[in-house]
Amino acid sequence: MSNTTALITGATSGIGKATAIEFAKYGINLILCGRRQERLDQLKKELSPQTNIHTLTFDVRDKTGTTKAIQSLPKPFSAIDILINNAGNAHGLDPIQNGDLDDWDAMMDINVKGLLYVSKAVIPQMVERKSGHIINIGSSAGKEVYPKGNVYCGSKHAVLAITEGMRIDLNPFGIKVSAINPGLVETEFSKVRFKGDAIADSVYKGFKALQAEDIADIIYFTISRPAHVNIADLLVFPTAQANSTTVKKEL
Ligand code: NDP
Ligand code: 8X3
Repeated sequence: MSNTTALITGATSGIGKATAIEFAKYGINLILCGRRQERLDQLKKELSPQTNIHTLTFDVRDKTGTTKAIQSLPKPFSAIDILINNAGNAHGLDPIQNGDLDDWDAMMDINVKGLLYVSKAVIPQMVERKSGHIINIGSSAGKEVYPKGNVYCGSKHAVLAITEGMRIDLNPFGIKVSAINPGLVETEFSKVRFKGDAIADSVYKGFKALQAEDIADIIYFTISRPAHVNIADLLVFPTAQANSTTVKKEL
């Protein structure tokens, strides 16, 4: 796949980083995005022996910065075949009456509007070439609302609705659009959600959670199907998890 280029948002950590590592094994040219420049530099160093890497440092909440960063891509990277809209997080876990407005802004601005800004910067070239594959990382929280999940679940329900809308509107151009919706994955997700509070350490205790590499593997499977096959919508849980509120823990 050395003539394929993928842009991955949120490549500094968790699912995005694991996807970059997986894609590099197949020689896919990579545009790695995130805010933490030093982590992008380090990943570029690690993966450069396997493939061509370009890094872009921007905050997906910044509409102009996002557009400019993607427009700045040099020639070998400017034609994007695969877009992995992965950047996102939960901020807080509070009943709606106690919710923090800044947390709500962060989740809607990053998970929903950020995904749209990145997509808007990439979709026109896919339309022009009549090819491409967009994978939006949703969540089981996009299919089911759980207690105190309110706004995070809302943001991921929006991701799923936007994914379905993209699939319809981009259908005439032969562009694949997929949603991958994981349950509990052991990444920096809970550290961010709980703002460094020790409670984050307990989230994945007592059962075998999904690992970022499990999702990366599924993302690679999704992008490597034959041209006529599109995995439209995939929900994946760890075996110990039955739904958002049912997790078999051995304590
Ligand atoms: P991590 O916290 O490990 O990674 C999140 C990534 O998003 C980081 O690379 C971070 O980069 C990037 N990011 C966050 N905010 C911004 C921003 N404002 N601008 C640009 N990049 C940003 O979490 P995960 O890997 O778990 O999360 C990846 C995706 O998977 C998210 O969309 C999440 O909602 C989803 N998901 C996670 C699950 C889980 O249980 N972990 C389950 C279901 C879905 P940086 O900070 O450098 O900008
Ligand atoms: C992340 C999974 O259950 O923590 O999207 O919301 S959950």
